[in-house]
Amino acid sequence: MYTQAMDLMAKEGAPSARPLRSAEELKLEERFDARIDDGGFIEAKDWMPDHYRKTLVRQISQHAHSEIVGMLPEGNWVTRAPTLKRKAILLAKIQDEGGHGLYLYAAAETLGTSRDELLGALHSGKAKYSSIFNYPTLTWADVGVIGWLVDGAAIMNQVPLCRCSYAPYARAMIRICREESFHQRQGYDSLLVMMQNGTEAQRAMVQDAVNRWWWPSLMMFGPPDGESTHSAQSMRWGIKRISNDDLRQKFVDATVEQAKVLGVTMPDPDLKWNEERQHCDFGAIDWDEFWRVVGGEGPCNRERLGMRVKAWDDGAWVREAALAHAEKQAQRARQAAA
Ligand code: BYC
Repeated sequence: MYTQAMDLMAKEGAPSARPLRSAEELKLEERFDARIDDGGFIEAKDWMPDHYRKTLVRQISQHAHSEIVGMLPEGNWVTRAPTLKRKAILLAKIQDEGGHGLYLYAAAETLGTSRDELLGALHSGKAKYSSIFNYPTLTWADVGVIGWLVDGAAIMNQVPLCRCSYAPYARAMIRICREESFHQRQGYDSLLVMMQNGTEAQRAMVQDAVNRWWWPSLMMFGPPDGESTHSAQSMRWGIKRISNDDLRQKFVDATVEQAKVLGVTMPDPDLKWNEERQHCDFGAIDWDEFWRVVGGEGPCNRERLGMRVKAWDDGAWVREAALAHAEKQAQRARQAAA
């Protein structure tokens, strides 16, 4: 009465509904926790708790989706880049983002979820991708500002992920961060050229782009720590090493100095150095806007998702041809072996 009845009544997902773990599983979990506590890494073949695996699939796949959706706002400017040099740089950067998506999908696949499942979740709107890519790129200066602020925020967030406890993700991040740093510098360089050698209209265009991208860039780090549903567990598991708010603060502190060199101002009257905190204070972020964009109601959500679904549909013949080729090769190998 006191024991079995309670087990039977438990609802799916409730803690008491979880199957009882065997002694062997408990030992595996203890060993997993000890390795995490020692700062060790987990490989794909190692035992891991289900929730750890699910958290990683969620985060890594969202990250992969962000990379490939992130190709779209900049892709909008490839045919209108002002010089051959800028066009070549932009093409290389966008290709890098596609490559980052591939490393990350491959890292997520090591956790036992197929690429088709991951992309299916993106295309159906079930999976998230970074809020930042739901804003439009209205002028050429937006491309520079994405490099400076968006890639700058990405580096701040992603360098600690090079020490993520899941080794395939950490390894992918090392390469990604190296490339992101080129992305940030090319953006900053293009803005510097416009600010230092450009016309008054070009300087105004840069300032306008900064005004539009500043707040969305701060939102990239996710909700405030107090409202971050996953942070506590992800920090415990060594997936996240630095909290959303701490990373946001580091980004603000670093970027304010770069803005001075560039000669632009951030659209925040409350932004000022706080001697006591040894950090920059900054104004209130519009979290309603963040959740609206994350919930699918940003200025470009429908357009971005529509483009990804179209790219997937248009590429069906390539996947079919590759599968047919692989099947033909396998058949030949079987015939040769017979
Ligand atoms: N946008 O508990 P929290 C790039 C969601 S790629 C949308 O704090 P977590 C680049 C979050 O998913 C940039 N959703 O979550 C590419 C969760 O919802 P679910 C992408 C967001 O995971 C091309 C809920 O809010 N970078 O830079 O502990 C060109 C509660 O949040 C956002 C990465 O993906 C957001 N901004 O922390 C240029 C890095 N923030 O899943 C540049 C890896 C939060 O429960 N990811 N949410 O439905 C991370 O580091 C972490 O996942 C985050 C969020 C810090 C983003």
